Amino acid sequence: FDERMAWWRDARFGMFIHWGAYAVPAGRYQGKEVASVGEWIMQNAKIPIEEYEEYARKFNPTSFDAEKWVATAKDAGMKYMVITSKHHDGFCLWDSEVTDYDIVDYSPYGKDILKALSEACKKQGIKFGLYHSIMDWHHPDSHADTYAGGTPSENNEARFANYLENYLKPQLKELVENYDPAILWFDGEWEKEFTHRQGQELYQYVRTLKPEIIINNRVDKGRKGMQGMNKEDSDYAGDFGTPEQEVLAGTSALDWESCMTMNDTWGYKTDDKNWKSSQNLIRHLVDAAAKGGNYLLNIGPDAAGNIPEASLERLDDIGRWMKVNGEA
Ligand code: FUL
Repeated sequence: FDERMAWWRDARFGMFIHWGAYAVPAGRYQGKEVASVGEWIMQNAKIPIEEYEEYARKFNPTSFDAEKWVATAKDAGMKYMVITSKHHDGFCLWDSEVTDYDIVDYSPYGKDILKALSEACKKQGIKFGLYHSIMDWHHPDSHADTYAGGTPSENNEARFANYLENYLKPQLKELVENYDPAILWFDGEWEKEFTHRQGQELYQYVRTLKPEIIINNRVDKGRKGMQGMNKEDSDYAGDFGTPEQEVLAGTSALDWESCMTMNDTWGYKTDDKNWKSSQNLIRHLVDAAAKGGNYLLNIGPDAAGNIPEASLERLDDIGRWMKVNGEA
């Protein structure tokens, strides 16, 4: 167990990337800003599935440069990267065999983003990880029938079990086998039909595919608070806790990683200009490290494939600070 976690504990600092079809509306619907985080726009603006699909049809990030993104992370002193293979909206950033709702089959771009990034990471010595949502607003057997206040259907539990077996698990198999991720970062585990038992099984399933992989606590149902490894629950699955937008007040006997954005959104949002200062971000990084945690700092690239200028400036500042003060 300890050996498996060793590189992760040493890593301290990673890059989180929220990127998908939501970068196209960029936080705006019908000419107005939609409140809250950009990657939730489908749900928050109650955009019908067919209409949302049009964003995916337009997603054409011709400026995307995998080598450059990885170099940007590396220059900032980051040791690993976690990108959204699929967020709650269901759109996939790799060429999935179980759906056409992906970057290769559905979008004009037509190239496999995860392939490019995983290869660039390998080349540059950065560990590659994937964020994968359990909840799926696009799949008919997951949350799709009720996500925007639609009519709940019958047999939801059986249908969700079907989604899990015949869609989510095959996707995870593809991802682990083809992109060799070092981390699987689950989310969306509050999906109504998902159970604790299914969470435990999912954890085991992914470990079976790749024994040394590291999996976060959101693989299991019933996260209590963001730290939530549910220590009292010995059968609770997951290798590390995931406090969100905060650093723990104290230390913990459990492994944990604080994930944080530089402004108030994860996915790209034109109108979010509420950037934290570089100094503030460095303080969080130091605070997390001092308390034994990792710091996963997010960028939300735009629909063309550019990392926002404000994010690049901050990463640059952090990189310069790391060169003087960070561990080698
Ligand atoms: C949350 C999600 O709902 C947000 O969109 C984001 O991905 C954050 C890291 O986790 O559960």
